[in-house]
Amino acid sequence: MFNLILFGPPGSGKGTQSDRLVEKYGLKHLSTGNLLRQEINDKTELGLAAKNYIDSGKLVPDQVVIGMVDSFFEQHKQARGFLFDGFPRTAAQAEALDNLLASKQTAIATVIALDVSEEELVKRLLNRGKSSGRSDDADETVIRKRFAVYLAETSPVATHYKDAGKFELIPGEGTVDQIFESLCLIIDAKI
Ligand code: B4P
Repeated sequence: MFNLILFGPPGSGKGTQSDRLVEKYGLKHLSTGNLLRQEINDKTELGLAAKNYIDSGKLVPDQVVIGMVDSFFEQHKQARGFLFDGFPRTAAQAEALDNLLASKQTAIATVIALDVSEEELVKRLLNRGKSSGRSDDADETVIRKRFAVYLAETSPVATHYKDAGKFELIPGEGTVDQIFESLCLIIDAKI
């Protein structure tokens, strides 16, 4: 199994690049953001609870997200590998993921982080907010709150994987093709 984490702040292009990477490498795409938005659209109990957190720029509680990842993993046991997009987002989620993978006799091969300036991120998210209907992208105050949460709660995930010698940072500004090429170079060397 080849397991990859695509890491970076909100709007850094994780979702955009993941769509291309899963197609090229035949990995299963696990986006916790997409799973949560699906739950919201389906008006499930989990979705209704998650909506309040997402709309105010907060993270959904760890136990909810970890439970969702667990059941996604169970449903796709036969996958040749996973691309984790937007997960893990806290140190507790990173630990839960390591344990889950270890229980399946596998591990994270590498974490690739996309480096994008805050001004570029705001521009991208406000722009996406015009057409996506995503309430968390429509308001600059909520966007800035998501960056603060990223710094406080998500950046320890980078330290976790740096300590394990599994972390690479690449420029996330440039064309989608250029960034995809940089990602493929790293993955091809590891797969
Ligand atoms: P996510 O769905 O993960 O989304 P994201 O971080 O906002 O965006 P991403 O980095 O994927 O950016 P994208 O490619 O779309 O999270 C949403 C919310 O869900 C979180 O705030 C949180 O509340 C909750 N959540 C999710 N996972 C969670 C977890 N594990 N624990 C707790 N809560 C969780 O790109 C953004 C825009 O930029 C797009 O419009 C795109 O077209 C554009 N773009 C991409 N690449 C570009 C490039 N190279 N140049 C110019 N524009 C580019």
